[in-house]
Amino acid sequence: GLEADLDAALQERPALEIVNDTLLAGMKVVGELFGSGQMQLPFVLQSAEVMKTAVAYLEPHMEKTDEEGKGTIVLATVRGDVHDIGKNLVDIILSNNGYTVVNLGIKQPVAAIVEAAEEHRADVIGMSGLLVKSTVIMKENLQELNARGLAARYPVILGGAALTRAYVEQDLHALYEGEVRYARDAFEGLRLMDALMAVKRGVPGARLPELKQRRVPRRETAELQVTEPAGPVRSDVATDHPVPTPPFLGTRVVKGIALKEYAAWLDEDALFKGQWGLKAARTGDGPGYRELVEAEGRPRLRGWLERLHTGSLLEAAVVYGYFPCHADGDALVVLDEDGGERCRFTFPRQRRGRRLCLADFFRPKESGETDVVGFQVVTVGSRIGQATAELFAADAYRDYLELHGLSVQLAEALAEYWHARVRAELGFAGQDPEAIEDMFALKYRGARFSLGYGACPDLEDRAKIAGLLR
Ligand code: B1M
Repeated sequence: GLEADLDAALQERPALEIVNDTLLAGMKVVGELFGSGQMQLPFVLQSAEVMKTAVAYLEPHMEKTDEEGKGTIVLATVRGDVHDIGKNLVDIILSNNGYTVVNLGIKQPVAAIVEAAEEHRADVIGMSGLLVKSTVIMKENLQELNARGLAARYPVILGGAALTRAYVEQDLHALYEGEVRYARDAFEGLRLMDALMAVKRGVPGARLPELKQRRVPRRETAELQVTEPAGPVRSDVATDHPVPTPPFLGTRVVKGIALKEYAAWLDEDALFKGQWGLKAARTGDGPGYRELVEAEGRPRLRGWLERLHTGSLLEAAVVYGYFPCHADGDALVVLDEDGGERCRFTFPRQRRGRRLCLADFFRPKESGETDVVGFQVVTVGSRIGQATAELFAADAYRDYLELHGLSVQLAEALAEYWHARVRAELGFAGQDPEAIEDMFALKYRGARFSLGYGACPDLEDRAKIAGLLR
């Protein structure tokens, strides 16, 4: 049915321009399908690749009609945050739609964002961040833009899983002296960018989407407070099981670990679902998750592992060590050889239920006994990171997402593998369950924690571990 329209349009407009617009319209449809759960991330990225290639092919043949360009956004993941997949997706979608994107990368201080915005005469600033802490950093960044008198100049788009629409569109909007909006995904980012540019250029009828109001009023903090029992608390974790004997105290470096040693620890579901975005279609009669794993996931995983091997892209290494320690209230105290305090990690205690705290799993100081704690840092090396960056630069978006996700999960697999080794060295690997799924469900003796999660949220503590492991 489009043919007649197309014929009519061709009488009036250059064909190339129509093809270009059609590609843009196609990408919008992809966006809608993605938003409604009918299209999956890998295929969105493939569509974006096709579009980018096609547009690049058309561009030299098209007349430049718009001298000032469609608009420029400076995009960054905020200070202290390393998550960049979402931000890079925003980059892909915006640049494919004709916007100039200055992508600063991760861990960007506000000064660098402002500097880039001034240098590139940006129309919009985009900030991304996934850590809860990043929501606070974003607030500070907006305050800084206010303080520098730049708020009126730079509308801001914020995105990332830790944000909520109400936090951005009410709380942050109230404090920012310019426009600030929330984008749930890259396509909402695109719609906002379109609206912001239309408003800036004075397009008749252009306006920003309405701000969303909180349906339930925010509760006062006082209401949320739980009454804590008076005096020191400790949970019911036993203190009388034997303290394991480590094979050594201090640190060891292990290099050249072959992929076949830790590949079995790869959590395929975390890779396929979490990293590669394979999901059963929400509507229609599309393939189920298991079918996708067989048709897409496993064959592509085999291909990647082969490429990693032939290209020598993995350089797995571990630094780990055992240290004397004891618990002091809610703190784990790492001791030196003479029993003096070397450093301490203070952990939060659950506010209800068993009221657990990580410190409870070590012998208390009052017992007069010394316990042992293991620390480890693992890496799959930097070559795979370089290869990932090259794929992104070459607009090979699906490959980029897959290799990136695989590198993350291989690092995780290496950490699991080494943790099993630690259990063996401490003499209780015999209690490990048989099935790998039970391993991923943590049904073994011991536990491996990573800083930044609920039980041990303080990311600054990583510096102490780096210090201990030298
Ligand atoms: Co991390 N991580 N991570 N991580 N990680 C989260 C965020 C976490 C929620 C996991 C969890 O608890 N289950 C948790 C945060 C908890 C918290 O803050 N309370 C967490 C943690 C704790 C950590 C570490 C601290 C772990 C550790 O090392 N101990 C550490 C962080 C260190 C640091 O930042 N300083 C860390 C590290 C990592 C990896 C390196 C392993 C890896 C990131 C790799 C990378 O990005 N280069 C990673 C990953 C992959 C995740 C999860 C599993 C997935 C994130 C992701 O890529 N999603 C994540 C859990 C989760 O979200 N399910 C988690 C896919 C991506 C497409 O979505 O980024 O949300 P997203 O982007 C969306 C939208 O949000 C939006 O558009 C995108 C979709 O279209 N959007 C924007 C995003 N930015 C936008 C900007 C816009 C517009 C839209 O305009 C400007």
